[in-house]
Amino acid sequence: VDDDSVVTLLDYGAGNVRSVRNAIRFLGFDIKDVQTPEDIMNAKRLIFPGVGAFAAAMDVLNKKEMAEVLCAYIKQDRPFLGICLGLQLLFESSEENGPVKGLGLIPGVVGRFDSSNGFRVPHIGWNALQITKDSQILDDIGSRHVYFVHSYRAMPSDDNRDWISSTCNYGENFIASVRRGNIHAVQFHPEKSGDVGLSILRRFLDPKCEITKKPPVHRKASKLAKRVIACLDVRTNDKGDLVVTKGDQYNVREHTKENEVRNLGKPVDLAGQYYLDGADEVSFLNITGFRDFPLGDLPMLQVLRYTSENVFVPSTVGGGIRDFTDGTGRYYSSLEVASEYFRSGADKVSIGSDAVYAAEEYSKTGVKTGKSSLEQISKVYGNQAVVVSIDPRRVYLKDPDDVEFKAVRVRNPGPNGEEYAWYQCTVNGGREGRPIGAYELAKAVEDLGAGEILLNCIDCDGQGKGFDIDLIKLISDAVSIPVIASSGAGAVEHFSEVFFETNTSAALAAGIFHRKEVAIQSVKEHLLKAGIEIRM
Ligand code: 1PR
Repeated sequence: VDDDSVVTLLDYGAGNVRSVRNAIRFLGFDIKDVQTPEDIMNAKRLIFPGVGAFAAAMDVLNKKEMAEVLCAYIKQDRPFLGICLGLQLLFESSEENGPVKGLGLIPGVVGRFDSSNGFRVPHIGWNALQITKDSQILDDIGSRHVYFVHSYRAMPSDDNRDWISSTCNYGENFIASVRRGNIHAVQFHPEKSGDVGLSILRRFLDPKCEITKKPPVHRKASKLAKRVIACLDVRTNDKGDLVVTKGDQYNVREHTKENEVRNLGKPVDLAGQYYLDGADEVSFLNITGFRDFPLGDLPMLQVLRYTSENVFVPSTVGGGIRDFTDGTGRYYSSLEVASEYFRSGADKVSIGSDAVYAAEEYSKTGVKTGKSSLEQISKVYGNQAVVVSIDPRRVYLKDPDDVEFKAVRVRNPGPNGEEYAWYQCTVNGGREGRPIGAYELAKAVEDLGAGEILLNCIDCDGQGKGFDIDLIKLISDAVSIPVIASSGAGAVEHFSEVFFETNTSAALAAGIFHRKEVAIQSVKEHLLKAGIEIRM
């Protein structure tokens, strides 16, 4: 039997559990991996961070003869914590590519969120919980938010009511956590929920730890919080160092004689600082990934590894996700590139140029080939793990019928009094315009399996004059996946403006945070005062 500082981890190899590992180590515990069914029975406490699809997970558990042992362990009321899919698998079955039989320990069927009621699926982001009974590990979270990312959920019923320790409201009340005796499972991700999440894990790992016990909080159902994201555009400068840079309308070179790449700091340091400052998420964009092969760019992978050791909110990485053949003739699929990013600690990958080509093809043929990087990665890792980053440029028009792409009436007319514009997608960091609009692209990539859209705007990038509300409204009304508004933030008011005037789920900024003109905390305080639900 393991000693007190060791936690047994059931990682069946279906995906990235690096962040769970990092969080456990950060809290001072060692990890023992389950290799055989006996390891489950010998565990003193067991964490089961389910990843991937329900059917695939059940398949592996059955093949490795672990399903039965796991059931026996839980029935003996031995300390157990299931995370995300690790909660869902405890139920009787799931509708995910199914029905598929689960472990059957808790009555109920896991089903998909209903997106027809206007709620975006996947459910991505920070929500508060309604604690329904003494849950021990959730004892001091009160009304603070935790991080969810999922498309399927278990629903409360008379048959499972005595298991439920908290619910969450997202268009409907679903089960956020269960507890019976020493058995705990949570739908959200404690390892990605900042200090609140770490305290939940600590309580499970060390039940004797100091508890500032507060009575369960019965609060009104809260809405999904709007996210504030810090973005780090990363590239190698002329000296060969990986630096955080920032452009004006995508031009990252200083206006000096040397014309050097603007250097705003070190990626790992800045990401760590933004985590401490309260960023809800951190994004890295490897902005020269379109020409330099990212797996050759080992420092970038190193950045992700170091970042994930200390940053316990979600991280996204983009740049260079495409099929590639290197100088020696070795072929790498986009899926391999993405897998390496995930293995190095990213929670989501973001695809830029390659998604534009895939969307162009799909818009022309209407056929999903299954071969695009977007389709392949979302099939393996789930669409919640795939962001499409759009780099559109405004093209003014006198008449919206002048183009075959969706045009909008703009608030500020163009230089020749044009009242309309369409938003032309670009590739290769804005260097090449393509025959597809942001609207058409957004619709296409949603169909092809994107879980989220990161919506930049070249015209607004680095200008500090506010987000492009016309563009963000156009796209966030067109799709039912979450949209992240990006480019142009210059003051706290720009954040409340974009949340009041559009349906965007998150707002991202870079320059104002790097130059310390506006602190993330000030943005949050401003939004709170404005009555917008956010995570403090
Ligand atoms: O095409 O799959 O290799 O991905 C390349 C990625 O790199 C894309 O996501 C693309 O947006 C990004 N990228 C490429 N070139 C640049 C550049 O700036 N020269 N950066 C670039 C994109 C835009 C935002 C920026 C916001 C907020 N930068 O990331 O952070 O505009 O800035 P602000 O708050 O200062 O206004 P692929």
